[in-house]
Amino acid sequence: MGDTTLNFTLLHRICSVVVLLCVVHLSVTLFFYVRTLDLRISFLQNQETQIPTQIENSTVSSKYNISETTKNSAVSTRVILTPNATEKAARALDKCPDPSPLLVGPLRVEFSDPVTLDGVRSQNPHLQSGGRYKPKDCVALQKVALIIPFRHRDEHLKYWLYYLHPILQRQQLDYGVYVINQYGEETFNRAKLLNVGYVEALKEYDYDCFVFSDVDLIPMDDRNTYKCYSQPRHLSVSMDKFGFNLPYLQYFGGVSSLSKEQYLKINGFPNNYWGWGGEDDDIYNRLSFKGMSISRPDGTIGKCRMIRHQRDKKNEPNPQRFDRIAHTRETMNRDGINSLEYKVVNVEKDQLYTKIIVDVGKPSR
Ligand code: UDH
Ligand code: NGS
Repeated sequence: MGDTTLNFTLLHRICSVVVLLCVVHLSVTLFFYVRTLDLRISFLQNQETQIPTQIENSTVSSKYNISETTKNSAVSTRVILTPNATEKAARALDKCPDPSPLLVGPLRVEFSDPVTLDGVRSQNPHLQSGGRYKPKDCVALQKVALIIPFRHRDEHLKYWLYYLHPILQRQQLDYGVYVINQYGEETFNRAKLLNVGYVEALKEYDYDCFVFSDVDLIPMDDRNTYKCYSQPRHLSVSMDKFGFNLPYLQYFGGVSSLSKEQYLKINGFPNNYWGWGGEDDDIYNRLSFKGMSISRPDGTIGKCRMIRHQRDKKNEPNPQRFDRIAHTRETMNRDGINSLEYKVVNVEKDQLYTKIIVDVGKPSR
């Protein structure tokens, strides 16, 4: 009997030790399981940030979302990652092709059909406020500010907007239209208004190209792309009023384009040509003194029509223009973007344009 009791006590102790060992074993197992779970979760999070750069050597920094299935079972090894909407859009966009596949070539340009601004607005539903546009399916090759010197030419502006907006959109440009309206009735100053347009446009957006266009000139072929080139570009090379020819080889008036770099190299445009004539010749001189040449489209692609008009009041031929263009070399470094002074009187944002009314002062007597 005594032996039986002793055996039972021994067995009981052995069982207790075995149970204790089991508990220890289970605790240790559980501990390590939880540890590795942590590791697996951090592995998944790591994958989440790595995969975008592995998929396509992209610099886009927004993060991928783990899909619902993965979120709900963090230990799953099958990781399904989907890009968020912004990233999808950025990744999908390639550079726009050059030339644009949307171009149609020669255009019918007439000024007899009546045009209304409301009509132009509804024909251009993709414009953003301020006459801004960028293609939605590709990244435009250039960011172009179109700058129009302006005063009392509303009828011409309607036609310009009517014809140019669809052309610029087919050219797949990232662009904005700036109408620089001289305030008051002092003598007109085209080149100074163009300088103001350059400065004001850059305050809004990081434009890399500037197209300076008279309000009354319309291209007759959309292959004449309103962008910048390796040399300053003269775009209105074949005007109807000159029998579709250049009036002279150095002519740089009407419509031209300069990259930011080209514009800065010549210290912008002169500010002291009041009244008609000569400012475009001064710009030509600046370019050629800085070693640049003029690039031009061929005579067919460069055809354009001018809206016929009488000479404007307060834009009579400037009697000083011949003397001024004879001295461009001496004056260009002190008269230009580095000496520009003006006051903005009002800024109007329309769907079709940004109109900046500006006080550019008056000629010193
Ligand atoms: N501009 C205005 N308002 C003005 C003067 C000029 O908006 O009062 C702008 C407009 O963008 C114009 C540009 O400046 O297209 C060039 O001025 P301009 O049209 O006077 O120059 P252009 O050489 O004509 O085209 C000169 C007068 C021709 C008179 C012909 C009479 N038969
Ligand atoms: C030149 C003018 C330019 C002008 C061009 C065309 O004579 O400013 O005619 O004028 N230069 C001078 O007067 C020094 S246009 O026929 O378009 O009115 O752009």
